[in-house]
Amino acid sequence: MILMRKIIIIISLSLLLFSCTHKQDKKQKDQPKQTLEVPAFNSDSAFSFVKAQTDFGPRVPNSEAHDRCAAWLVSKLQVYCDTVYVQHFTATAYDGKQLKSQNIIGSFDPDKTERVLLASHWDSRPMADHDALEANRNKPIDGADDGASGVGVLLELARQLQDDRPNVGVDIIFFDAEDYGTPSGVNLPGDWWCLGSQYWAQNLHVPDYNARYGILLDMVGAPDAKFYHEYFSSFFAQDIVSKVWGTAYKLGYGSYFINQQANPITDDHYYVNKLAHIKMIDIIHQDNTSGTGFRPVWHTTYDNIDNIDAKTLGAVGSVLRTVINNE
Ligand code: AHN
Ligand code: ZN
Repeated sequence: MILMRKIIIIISLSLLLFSCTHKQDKKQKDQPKQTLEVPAFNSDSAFSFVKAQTDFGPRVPNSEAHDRCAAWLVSKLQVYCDTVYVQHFTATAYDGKQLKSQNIIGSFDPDKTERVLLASHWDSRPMADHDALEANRNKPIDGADDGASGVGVLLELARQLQDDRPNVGVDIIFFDAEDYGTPSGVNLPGDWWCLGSQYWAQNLHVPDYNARYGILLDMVGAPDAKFYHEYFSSFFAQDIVSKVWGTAYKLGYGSYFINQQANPITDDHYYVNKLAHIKMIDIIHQDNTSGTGFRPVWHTTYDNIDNIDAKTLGAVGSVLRTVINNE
């Protein structure tokens, strides 16, 4: 008798449960489809990818940390992407040094002709030439923000794209030898920054490579990051600037993505525009109150993991994912 009562209770409970979940299903189906698809972005994972890079030490060309980090980046992209290309080249630095360099490229759906290009530089600067302490000025930097932050966001994006593809093909390029430019105060004729992107733009990893547009990430990890309409980005690709800043605003990230013009920065996107004729914008943290045009820790020994905020990485990653998912 007791057993019978128990069975009845269990049956009626499960019926109740079933009807509840059924109702919920129906409610979800009745909701209007959102016009802007907003996929999740894991900012803690992006942060761990930034830390993994700084844990190698400064990634200065010709150093062991640089070699080891390159191998790690290739191994990560080999897991996440369909095809990985490594461009080995020797770059000549402003001081005549020969830099053993590599651009590392991961592609999703390489057969698609409609593509979006995402990039960041993975090397770190050989000298903290803006450090307050003179004794630090020829030390190499961790480049947690200046280099590793953008790569961390793109690695997390790659991890997610492996089984959730947008309509367009995606190429992720980690440029090398971006930050080996002339020391502060030294003026030499020639283009001594962005050696990896200059090489790539003149030696595309795939013959006749093209993309709808490109987005460069540079210094996207500060707690108080502010991204303005960098001058060259607007000059070459205002439509993409509007798309990205508009998406950021809709997602509630208007405090990071500011609708204001800012100074030109000779960064990797400049050479992709000028030499490869692919329009590319730069999401870069600018600060015109600091004297250098960048945040106070820029090119100092303080550009380390302690000054990175997962929330900012998350904002940038969510904006990127939303932009490519809506292509
Ligand atoms: C110049 O200062 C000429 N270019 C800055 C590009 C850069 C350096 N981005 C990060 N570090
Ligand atoms: Zn730099």
